[in-house]
Amino acid sequence: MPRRLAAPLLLVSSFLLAFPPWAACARATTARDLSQSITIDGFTADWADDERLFGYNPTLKTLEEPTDDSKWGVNNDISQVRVTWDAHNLYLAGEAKIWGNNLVIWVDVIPGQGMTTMSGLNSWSRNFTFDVSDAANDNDFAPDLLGATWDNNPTPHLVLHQSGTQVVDNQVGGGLFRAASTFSQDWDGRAMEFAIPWSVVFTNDPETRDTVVTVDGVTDTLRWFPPGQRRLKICAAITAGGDNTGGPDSAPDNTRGHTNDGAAFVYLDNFAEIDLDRNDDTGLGHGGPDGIPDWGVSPTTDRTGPDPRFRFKYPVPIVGVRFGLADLEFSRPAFAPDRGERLDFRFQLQPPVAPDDPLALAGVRTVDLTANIFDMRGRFIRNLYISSRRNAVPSAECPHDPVRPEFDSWDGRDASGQIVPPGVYIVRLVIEPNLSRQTRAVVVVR
Ligand SMILES: [Ca+2]
Ligand SMILES: [Ca+2]
Ligand SMILES: [Ca+2]
Ligand SMILES: [Ca+2]
Repeated sequence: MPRRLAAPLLLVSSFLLAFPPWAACARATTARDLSQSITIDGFTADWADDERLFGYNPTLKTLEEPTDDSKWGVNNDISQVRVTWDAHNLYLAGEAKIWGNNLVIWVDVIPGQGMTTMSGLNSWSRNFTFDVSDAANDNDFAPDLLGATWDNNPTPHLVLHQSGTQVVDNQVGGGLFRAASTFSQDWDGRAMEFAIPWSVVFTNDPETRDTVVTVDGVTDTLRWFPPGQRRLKICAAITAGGDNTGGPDSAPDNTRGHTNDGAAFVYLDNFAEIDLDRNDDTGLGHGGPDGIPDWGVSPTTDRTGPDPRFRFKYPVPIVGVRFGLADLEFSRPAFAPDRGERLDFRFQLQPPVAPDDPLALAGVRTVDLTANIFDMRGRFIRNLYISSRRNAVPSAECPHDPVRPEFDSWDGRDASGQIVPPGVYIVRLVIEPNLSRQTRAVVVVR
């Protein structure tokens, strides 16, 4: 079956017998070889509808990735990300306008490793932090690689994570991968496209290896992984070009939102996820998963049922909420820890969340809080807690959230457990990653 409407004309007539024309361009499956179907030229007319991550949400009657949800305006907005694959390559595309700025697509496909932040990377350092809180369930996002370009740059980079804050920034032309991008100011229909060999995608995965297989009389060297659950997780965002900049739009939307402050940190906690291996494509799986990304499947349309191939961590679109801290209050202005007194503190989140906000009810509207104590000269005394996750509204489990009385308290002791000398001390409360902070002084007496 021809894969696309752009297929040779002599195939079209028989194709129309099987499929009405209005359905023709919607179908495109993964295959053993897509090299004749997708041209890496920075335009995505050669891609099909079921290679889109983002469709239409019929319940909300809106696009899953809006074209007008960027904090920097419609000329810096992501509208679509596409994905498919064949035996040798992962194909990725991002559609957007990035006037004067950058587009990044992150890929997480190696469980248990990857970058936790872009901040401080030796290349492409940006103020993006990833949600790795649920790594135990492989429900985290710690990207192993990213593709990125900037406005008017025709040759995107492929950045491979090594370890910690170390990445290798690869350019087109070395034979490692193919890529092209065509963004130009506010022009419509422009994109970034990649074809990345699986052997490059899995460069740093010790569980994978090259395997020679013969299927239908053709012998190939394929990158094999332990068969079964292998999830491809994808997220994209726009960022400014300079180090230590954040961004105005992500796709899929994150829950904590963006801001028009170009330096503000962005917390990326959402991703699209595709199960790569359910079928035996090569015979290596003896009828089950074979450790090779499946051929002949639609990458993004299996979204329902108990075990869909495709899902978002949090269904989109999402209106992100960037919480700030307000009204840090103390139980008393002074306390005497050597008499067993404690300082309890409480605070508010702004903006307040509606109690019927469905994301709040699902426990998705959260903040990560860090509380530290300093003395009046700014010397560090103690961390009360670091990145303590709280729900934005109370729940049955945590009826006081976002305040947790069992944690939001200081017993007047320093990091070594000694009661601090009398004096003035500062309680500092921060929403991570450094999004909002409040400080307040308290007096320790004897
Ligand atoms: Ca193309
Ligand atoms: Ca958008
Ligand atoms: Ca978005
Ligand atoms: Ca397979």
